[in-house]
Amino acid sequence: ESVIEKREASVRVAAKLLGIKVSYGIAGFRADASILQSTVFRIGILAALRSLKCNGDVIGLMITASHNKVDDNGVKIADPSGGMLSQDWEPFADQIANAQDAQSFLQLITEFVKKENIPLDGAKQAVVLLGRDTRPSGESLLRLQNNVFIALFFQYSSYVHSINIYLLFFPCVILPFTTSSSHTEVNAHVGICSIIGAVPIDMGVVTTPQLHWMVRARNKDLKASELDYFDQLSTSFRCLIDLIPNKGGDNHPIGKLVVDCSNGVGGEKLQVLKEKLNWLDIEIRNSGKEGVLNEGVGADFVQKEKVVPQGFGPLDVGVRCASLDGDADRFVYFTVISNGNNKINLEDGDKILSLFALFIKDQLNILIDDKDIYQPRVGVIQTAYANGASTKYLNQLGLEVVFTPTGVKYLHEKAEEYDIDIYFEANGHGTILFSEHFLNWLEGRKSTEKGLEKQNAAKRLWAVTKLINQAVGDALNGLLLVEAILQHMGWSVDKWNELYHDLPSRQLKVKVADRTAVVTTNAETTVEKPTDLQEAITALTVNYPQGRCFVRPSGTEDIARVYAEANIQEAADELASSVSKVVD
Ligand code: NG1
Ligand code: ZN
Repeated sequence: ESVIEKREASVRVAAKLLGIKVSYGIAGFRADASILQSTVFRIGILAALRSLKCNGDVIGLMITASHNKVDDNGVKIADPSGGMLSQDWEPFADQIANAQDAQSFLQLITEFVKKENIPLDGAKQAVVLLGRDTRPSGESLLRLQNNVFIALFFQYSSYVHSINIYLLFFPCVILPFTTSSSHTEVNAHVGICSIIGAVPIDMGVVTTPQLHWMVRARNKDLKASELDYFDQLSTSFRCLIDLIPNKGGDNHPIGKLVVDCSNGVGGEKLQVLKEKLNWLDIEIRNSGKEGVLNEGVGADFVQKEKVVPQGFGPLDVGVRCASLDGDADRFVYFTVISNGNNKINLEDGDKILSLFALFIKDQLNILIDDKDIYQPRVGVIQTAYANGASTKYLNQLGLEVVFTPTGVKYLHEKAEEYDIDIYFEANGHGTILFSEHFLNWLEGRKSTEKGLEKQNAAKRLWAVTKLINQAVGDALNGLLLVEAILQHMGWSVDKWNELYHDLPSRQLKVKVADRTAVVTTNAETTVEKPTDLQEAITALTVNYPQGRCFVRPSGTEDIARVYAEANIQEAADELASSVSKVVD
């Protein structure tokens, strides 16, 4: 038996035991880091091809598993816009990640190159920005460790262009996944370099949204370094603070903001930001120096468990706290309910969305009259998990609320349909997008507007467009926008929390034989298949005042999720549990 055969056999066994088939889900590929080496290599190739397909625009490749445990890792692609990989490439990502041998792998690539008309004539150069979070496995998954580079050249002809495509080709690629033995041989860097002329640029340890921001900025020929990112955030935040009317009154939220950084990348980045923002008192906790990434800490933990994260000790009522997730693309706020107690009041993504929506609406109301010809369309985008009370509140503000399936890529896609789009998942992932048309209009208004009040409103909105990440949800600038708005309003967190009262809700996971058997429609609020399941859910839901309930297959775990809402907690619990029994 050759070494390769041995390795292949062991990997087959491992893959079988683990029952693994990786798929490019709503969070990219995610799995235990030890089996991802070959996947990142292959996705490196995909990233380079994607760049060529997009005329040599910069593509991003991020190594992260967000809020998942530290041993996991994952890989995600950022498209030239800074958004997620175009959905029509996802099946290709799945296929190449799961190809069982070298031949079928090469064949898939050749066919795809032909089908997509990807120019391999050398006229354009592929450029891929690489980033990773603080996971220990990140570095070896990402880049070439100076030593092992035993490349074999494969040459095969592309019948599309009648030219040769050269792929630097590694023994390991024939394995569906490599086990621990050969970690330094394949990684994302090597995958990218397999496409002749492709240039990987290593951005090192960054937050996921920073990498997306950099990709977007580079493709727009804007300043795109990490320093530029921090400069833009601090300048626009400063601008919002300077524009606060009657500043200096004692009604502004005083006191520090305490931030749980999930022991992840957010810690070191927030530290940089903090040094630039000496007029905002930030105290950083769980920066990663001591605790374990995402263990009993972070936005996901705080939002799901509704308790103070580890590393906080006893807190006083009223202390403003926030929590980021492991790669700093989402965040929530919280305060403790009573001194020294572990229970919290949570300001989740829905509350953040509501605060942002209120502020934007207020500024637009100052700026625009009924007489104005141009009335920007504001869209608010939520998922079925948004608390019903938040949707009701947003409707009362006179805003148009639309729903999409779970997963930020769906929200982001929908968001691109309005002049101003505010989207958030309840778990704290979201942002505000502004259309080109709106930005052009606003730029004019900010300088030509006569009245001071209107001019200030235009300037505030302009600062928001600079502050908030236009590529993806971003905890660091989201946090700054919340801080700026609270100061602007002169609100405490509790005042913000009072915007509306959440309806009691319950989320349950149900192990099912085959989660794909559950097919939903209407933004996942209605079950289409199995046919009788929806009838059963409806029949149970009508028994509860303000009852709402839906079931959907998870996109990230092998389970079905049940969500129920009702006027009191006991009712929400009961509804969720009785529906779970029907699903089971
Ligand atoms: P799934 O597993 O499909 O429910 C979860 C979250 C999403 C999103 C993704 C990506 C819930 C109910 N679902 O998706 O909101 O964040 O993970 O990480 O929180
Ligand atoms: Zn994340």
